[in-house]
Amino acid sequence: MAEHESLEFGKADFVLLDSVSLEEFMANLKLRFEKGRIYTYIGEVVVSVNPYRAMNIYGRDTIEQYKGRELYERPPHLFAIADAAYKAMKRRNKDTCIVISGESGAGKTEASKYIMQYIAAITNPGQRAEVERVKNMLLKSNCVLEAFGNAKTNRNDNSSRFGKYMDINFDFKGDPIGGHINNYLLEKSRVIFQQEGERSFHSFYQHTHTHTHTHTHTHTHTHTHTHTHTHTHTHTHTHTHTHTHTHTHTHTHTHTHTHTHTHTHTHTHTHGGNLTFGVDGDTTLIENSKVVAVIGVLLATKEENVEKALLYRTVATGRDVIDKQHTTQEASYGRDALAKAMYERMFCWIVGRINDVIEVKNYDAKVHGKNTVIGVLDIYGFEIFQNNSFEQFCINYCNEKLQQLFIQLVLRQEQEEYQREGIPWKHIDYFNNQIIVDLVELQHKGIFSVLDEACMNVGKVTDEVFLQGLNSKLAKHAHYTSRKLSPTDKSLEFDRDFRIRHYAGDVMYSVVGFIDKNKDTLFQDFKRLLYNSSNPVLKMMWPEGKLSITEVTKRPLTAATLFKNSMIALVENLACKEPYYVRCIKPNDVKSPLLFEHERCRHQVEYLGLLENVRVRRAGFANRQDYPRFLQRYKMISEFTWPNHDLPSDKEAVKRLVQGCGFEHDVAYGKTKVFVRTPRTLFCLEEQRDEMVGRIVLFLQKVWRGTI
Ligand code: AD9
Ligand code: MG
Repeated sequence: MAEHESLEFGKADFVLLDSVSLEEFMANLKLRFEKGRIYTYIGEVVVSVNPYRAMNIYGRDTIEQYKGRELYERPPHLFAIADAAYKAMKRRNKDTCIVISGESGAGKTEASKYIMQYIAAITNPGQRAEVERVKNMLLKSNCVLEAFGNAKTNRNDNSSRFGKYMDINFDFKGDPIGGHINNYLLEKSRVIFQQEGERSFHSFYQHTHTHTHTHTHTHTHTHTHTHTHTHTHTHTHTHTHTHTHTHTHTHTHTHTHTHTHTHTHTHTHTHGGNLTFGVDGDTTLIENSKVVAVIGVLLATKEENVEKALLYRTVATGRDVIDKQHTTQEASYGRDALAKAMYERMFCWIVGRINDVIEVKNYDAKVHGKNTVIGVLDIYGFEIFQNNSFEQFCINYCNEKLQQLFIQLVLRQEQEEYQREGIPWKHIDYFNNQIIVDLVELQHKGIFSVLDEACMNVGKVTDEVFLQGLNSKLAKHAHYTSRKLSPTDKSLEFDRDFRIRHYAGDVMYSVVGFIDKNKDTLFQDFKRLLYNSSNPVLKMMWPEGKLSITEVTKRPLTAATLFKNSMIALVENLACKEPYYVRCIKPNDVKSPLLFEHERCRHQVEYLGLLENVRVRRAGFANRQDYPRFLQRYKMISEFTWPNHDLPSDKEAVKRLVQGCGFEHDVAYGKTKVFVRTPRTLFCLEEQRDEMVGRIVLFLQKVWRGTI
């Protein structure tokens, strides 16, 4: 526990509060925020309040203060948690992960970047060139991904519109030797539509700004096949100018350089947005056909092919293959689907190129020892907008999953273990959001299943059919309601709305667009069009365009199913690592560095379960080890246990050892494990051990030299 800070800044660890009440918690949080102390612990969990101003606490000097230190030796900081995760990984060969959660605008992405900076700063003392290269890539990839995956929303000017999980791989020396990024569901609908006050992805504005603002240049040179390196020059991140050049070196070194400027894929979008359709008699036509020529050039394909793909789709009827003309509505739908799909593919392609250059190469565990991992999760936070659609539904479901993981790892497993071990324990109650996770993801009964079923309907497939399905399946669910089910509820204004009671609050969703977004159809004609582009990168992005209409049979998985599967896999991956948590709080909705809105903050403290976290932590134990392991490590500090004990059991021996050191007030004895309440005790044991080991070594040296 951090005790070194003056009390004028409040308690550095909520565990040290005189009594655990919401009032005390809030008073401490507010005091610290006002004194510029934005981080506070709950044991090993960091609670962070977004300062909305530049803080002078991330520099080299601060890094030095945290390097290699124990958590409770320094004031609370992200660096301490990063160091703890790093030490656990290095000392105990554990895969660890840092899970950063909190609502939109609470400071997750900033926190993830500081954590990565810290890890980069404390590693590679030997300045190995390859490690430096990997570190640079890892750090600089952020800038590129934010340009293409972040946007201004009404919650956050730099809101992540994709989920990101980054693994950093370390060699036996503890130096980063590579990494891997998993990206989750990009909110691609933003390409064609933004709510009032919002913008499309930063990349769309950045290339139009380049003539006036060139504060930042991001050059991503990706040489596939042979050498790969990325240059990123970052001065500030407000205006980013991003070129993605792809140099494809053939093996014979006849250099085929294909420059794919990403502002070609965004240009296409800008132009695509100008396309409108009209009718002349029975014929659908493009009203501004000049745009088609431009798109043809940008996509490196013939103008007439573009036109055909926009106006017709090829359908197989029995043995015949015919061109069926779109209605204007279908044509507009197709255009939008194309714009969205191209942007999403491009984004995934960029992630893929980054992964190419950072993936671990030439590592043989037999030679180099185990390759361990620190994962950093920074994902879109819980959000409530004026109008919430399929994307918000997915984002909020994702936050439910992460909250569930937190509950399982921090609140539930802890308590279950105490009970299992027979440690006297009074159960601490908390709201378990599993019921909401189930509401969304359960097979057959959950909202995603109802949605998929509605999409599979042979007859009428509309958003209303989906809503009817929900109403009939979920009529009695405590966390679901709609206008049909609660006709007197004034907040349910429209027939098309349904409401979910999330762990973080009530959210009203409009069903409009759920079906389309879930089916996520892109006419095969577009895939063929792009596959047949003479731009090799575009071609590469659309391999399925190779299939002819008669070969395409399988129905692709829906967006909801894909997302659900990726979330389940993510949680499984996190659950098998040793987790470290950063819980971010947004102090106000106006981005003010001065304002601590009490109600806003209280709400977050409550739904994040922070009070319960303090209670479990306070009543609980910081460390536990089974008896043989504990003895193995500390037996040299007690005459009863060194070199061997003659007590009836290891448990008895540990008791004697602990008594001898005077720590029995801080320790509990379970069936198979000894539990240590405060980290300080463990620290003292470690110190005594170090001292004894030193003496033993000295003694052995003397024996060896024959002086004893
Ligand atoms: V979202 O779910 O992606 O919409 P985040 O990621 O939680 O959200 P973000 O990290 O982007 O929020 O923080 C929002 C803004 O708060 C930043 O752009 C900064 O202006 C501000 N911020 C956040 N953390 C810090 C900090 N440690 N120091 C200074 C900060 N400013
Ligand atoms: Mg973010």
